[in-house]
Amino acid sequence: MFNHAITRKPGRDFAKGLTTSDLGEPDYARICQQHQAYIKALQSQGLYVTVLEALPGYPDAYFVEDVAVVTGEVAVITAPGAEARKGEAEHIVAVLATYRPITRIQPPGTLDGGDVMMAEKRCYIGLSERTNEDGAAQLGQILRAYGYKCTAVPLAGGLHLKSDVNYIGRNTLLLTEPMFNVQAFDGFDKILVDEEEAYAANTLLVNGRLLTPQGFPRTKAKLLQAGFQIVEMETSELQKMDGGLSCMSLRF
Ligand code: CIR
Repeated sequence: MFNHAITRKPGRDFAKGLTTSDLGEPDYARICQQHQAYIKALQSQGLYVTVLEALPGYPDAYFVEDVAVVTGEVAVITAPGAEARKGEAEHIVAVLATYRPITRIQPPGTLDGGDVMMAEKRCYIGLSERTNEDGAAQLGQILRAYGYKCTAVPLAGGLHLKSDVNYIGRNTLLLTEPMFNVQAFDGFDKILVDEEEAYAANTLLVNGRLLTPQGFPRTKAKLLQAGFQIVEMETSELQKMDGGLSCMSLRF
């Protein structure tokens, strides 16, 4: 169960963030609406939500998931892999230090929180353009000390591990085709996201409910069929910035 979430408001400059998508001009009013709806959804799941102010000069800073990995025991400040985002990490320390002891990933290690998928006491760390082997090894060493089983998983493409695979509870993973037969995930039940709905793989488990992107009917049907409770969220502006639902909060 999560008690807290930390979020950060998108800045007026959010459209200057890193992106590879070509889905049209991002709209500030709409991202603010979508962000507010997201905060409400977290609150509805019983979380106390901290809302930090936007960080001028860091247009991706509302993707707070990437700058820390928070467990029941510790907060690990990451070393984001994108040059433009490195400075964000220091700005999450003060608030996290009120809840957890702080430790850090040290350069030349790099790590984005979007590459870290927790499933109870198991932790999967994506090796990506953002997360290198050194960063993954450092996180593994930190979390093993608290009893987590950590496994590095090379990405088959995409931005982050959680762009393609997410733990949705009940020993089940929601994942895209390239991740479906990855050996590290043997032993989980799996729900496959169709290729044209790949974005919906970034579905977020919060206290027994799944926050899932709106507009992916086949994934929705599969989740409902399997007995999961879902809350559909608008994500149009996030998609334009290569972001998803998990990216916009740290939950603990
Ligand atoms: C970036 O490229 O870093 C941002 N525009 C998107 C980050 C998404 N974060 C996540 O998946 N955890």
